[in-house]
Amino acid sequence: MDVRPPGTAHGVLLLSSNGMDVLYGGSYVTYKVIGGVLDFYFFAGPSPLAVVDQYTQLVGRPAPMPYWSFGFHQCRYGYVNVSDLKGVVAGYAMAKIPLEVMWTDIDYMDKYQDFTLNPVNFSFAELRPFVDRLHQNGQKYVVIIDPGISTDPTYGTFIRGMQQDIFLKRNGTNYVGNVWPGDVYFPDFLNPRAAEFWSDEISRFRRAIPVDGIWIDMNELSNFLSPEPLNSLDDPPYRINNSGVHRPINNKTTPASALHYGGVTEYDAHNLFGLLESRATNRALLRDTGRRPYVLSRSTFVGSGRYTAHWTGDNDATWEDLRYSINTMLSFGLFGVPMVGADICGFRKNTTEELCGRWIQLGAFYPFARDHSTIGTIRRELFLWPSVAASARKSLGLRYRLLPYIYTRMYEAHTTGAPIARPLFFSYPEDVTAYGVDTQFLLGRGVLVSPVLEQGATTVDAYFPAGRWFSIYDHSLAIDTRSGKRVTLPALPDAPYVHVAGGSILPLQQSAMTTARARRTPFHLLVALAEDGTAAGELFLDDGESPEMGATKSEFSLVKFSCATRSDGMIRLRSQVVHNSYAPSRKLVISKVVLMGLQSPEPPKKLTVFVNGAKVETNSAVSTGYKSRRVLGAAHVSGLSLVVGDEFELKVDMSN
Ligand code: NBV
Repeated sequence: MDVRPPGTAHGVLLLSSNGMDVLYGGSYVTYKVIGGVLDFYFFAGPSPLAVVDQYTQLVGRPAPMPYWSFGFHQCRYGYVNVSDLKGVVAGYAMAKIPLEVMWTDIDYMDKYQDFTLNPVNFSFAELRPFVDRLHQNGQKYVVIIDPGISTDPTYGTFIRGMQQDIFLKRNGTNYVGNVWPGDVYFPDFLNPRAAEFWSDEISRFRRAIPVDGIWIDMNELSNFLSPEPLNSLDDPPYRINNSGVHRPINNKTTPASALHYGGVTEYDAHNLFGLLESRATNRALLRDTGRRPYVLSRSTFVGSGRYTAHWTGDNDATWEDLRYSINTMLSFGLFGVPMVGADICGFRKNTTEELCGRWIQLGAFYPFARDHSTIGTIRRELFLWPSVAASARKSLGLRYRLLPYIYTRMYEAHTTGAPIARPLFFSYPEDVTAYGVDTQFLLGRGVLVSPVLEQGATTVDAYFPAGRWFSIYDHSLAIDTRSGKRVTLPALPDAPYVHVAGGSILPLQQSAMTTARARRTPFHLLVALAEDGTAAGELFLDDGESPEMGATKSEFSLVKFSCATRSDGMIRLRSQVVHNSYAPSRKLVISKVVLMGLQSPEPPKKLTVFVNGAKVETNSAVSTGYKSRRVLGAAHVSGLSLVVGDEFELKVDMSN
């Protein structure tokens, strides 16, 4: 994507799965491709949002993600047994930190073989009740699967794979790689029978352990061997950059001379493995559960967002990798993979209390928020240090309140390709200073996150594009700038700065220990008036797990909110119901409206509130249940009972 003054954008895609180097030279891009067809697409823009819209129309819109997947996830490579998992779940509950999803890495498997359980540490007798208990508590369970299928002749999955002849070939026989379980064959996902095989294996496994999602790792493909060259495909004359070095193409992967179904060489199809495995896994889950699939893949390609979420792989528990997580996440938003996050608190190396605390403050606002770490390093569950637990409660508490807003961004991503987490230039393409900002990001158009990214920092340098910015914490007008402003703010101990852009209306709910419980709480509308006294926003709602999101035949509600201020100071907030096949049966109400950025210099003595033309008493007499409170230029109108899905008009008169 190219963005340049005065804010115009266009995109170029070279749709090729062949190995390539892409060299960016400031004013030009050079592609050095070692095979295939030069299949170029141009996206005319003219805005960054238009480019991702056009791009995802071509490659596929981002898959809807289940509502629960926006909760907080805990994982670790090295959980020793089911009691260990139980202790972690209990630790979160005791510390009152929301935990939505418990994960298990390869540790649960027997001899690292997919679709098996370690009979001692993760036995069916112990694991199944554990998963059932998670489910009873509204929590979820996700496990890892690797592509390599052990060639152990007594292993059922292997036997069935052999019967169906679905493995990748080289020189006329199945190619033998080596990964965690030892010698393996790799399913060839170009073969339609491989997807059938995979789906069947997943269903069999889910009958034992009804996992809610599947994590697919090592799918670049990763191989512990570096196969010897057999022909020129295995060692092409031009060595592309391979993890920073121009080394042989077969380095720690499947050989380029391997053959897929239909005679396609690995040389041509190498980069498609993760995409095809994501598609097969997504379809397998859909077929088995009938619900919206959740897949997390390490390898991605053009179009992967249709099937999978993504995490950014093995980072280090360093301040540098904390910072780096922002631009990596933002890139995947541009690629049409909006459900993305980095391993919170860092995967490799020992994290520290300070780093982990700052990391959850930032990570609470990744679209995909998972704490993960590797074996042999210190544990980093968020309840282990009191200060980290405090950061988690505050930051995740805010995330959970924002869930209706974030989930509406998922709907926007699914229908328009717009990233959930966006670089500043996405909303402010005319602002050249915003182009280079990679230490802050926006959620949608209305929420700006400015985290602490430096060790020992006592301040945060933040850039605010033109407009009004309100503190989400105290509703005060924090920044008001005509052309953009750099500001140094004192670092908060337990949360990032989160500002609401003037002109936006955010639907919020209350925080809870699970998303299911948060979804049962009343809604609030947070209205941030722009300088001209207007604001707008929307709310998308569905059951969060039906396969379709917002399709005409599915059940959903879409409500638009708009707010305007009359010259006499009367504020009018209206809802417009665009679609309403979900909300009516659910008794959902908006109980409170907060208006930020009131124009009147003097605090009004009282607010007169009208709902659909009828005046409602605003003095604190409890008879009507309404009361109003003015804080820092904001009015809180609480005790409301506006039905989500019924059109309403709320008027607030401050002209006294
Ligand atoms: O399965 C173990 C790890 C996993 O924890 C990590 O998230 C993956 O990126 N996996 C890589 C295998 C290699 C670990 C060194």
